[in-house]
Amino acid sequence: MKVLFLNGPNLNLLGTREPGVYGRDTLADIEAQVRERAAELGVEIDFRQSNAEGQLVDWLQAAREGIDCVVLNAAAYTHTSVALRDAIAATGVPTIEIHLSNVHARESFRHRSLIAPVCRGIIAGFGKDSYRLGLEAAVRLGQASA
Ligand code: CA2
Repeated sequence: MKVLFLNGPNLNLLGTREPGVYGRDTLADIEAQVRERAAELGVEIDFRQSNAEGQLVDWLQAAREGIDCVVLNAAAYTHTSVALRDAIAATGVPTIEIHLSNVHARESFRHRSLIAPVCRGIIAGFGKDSYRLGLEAAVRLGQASA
């Protein structure tokens, strides 16, 4: 099984600013923890970040070849991007929306997700553990469809 983690804009800044909201781990720290858990589960992962909406769309489209599940922290594009929503719907690859923070406990503009209706589920508010929980949910989906 292969799981693709996609990270959207500004997540490359993790660990450097706003630790009260997003924690002290960098994205590389989170990737390392996800890789450790993936090894225990016998799952192959790919882990990427881009600030560019079009790049994320390209990666979602490419996921049709060889990816069993996408775990997506679309960051601010969660709340704005029809393009990401359309790409998820078009590829048909099961996608899990994740967030570090509990978006529903924050500003009202973060309460709306344009991608949620085309995702299999949502994990939010568990900090870096949202990534591990996303991986475990992806494995469960894979087992259910095997
Ligand atoms: O909680 C999450 O994971 C978010 O997807 C993070 C996004 C935010 O726009 C979403 O509403 C919720 C923001 C990522 C920006 O990350 C930063 C990291 C360090 C310093 C500043 C921003």
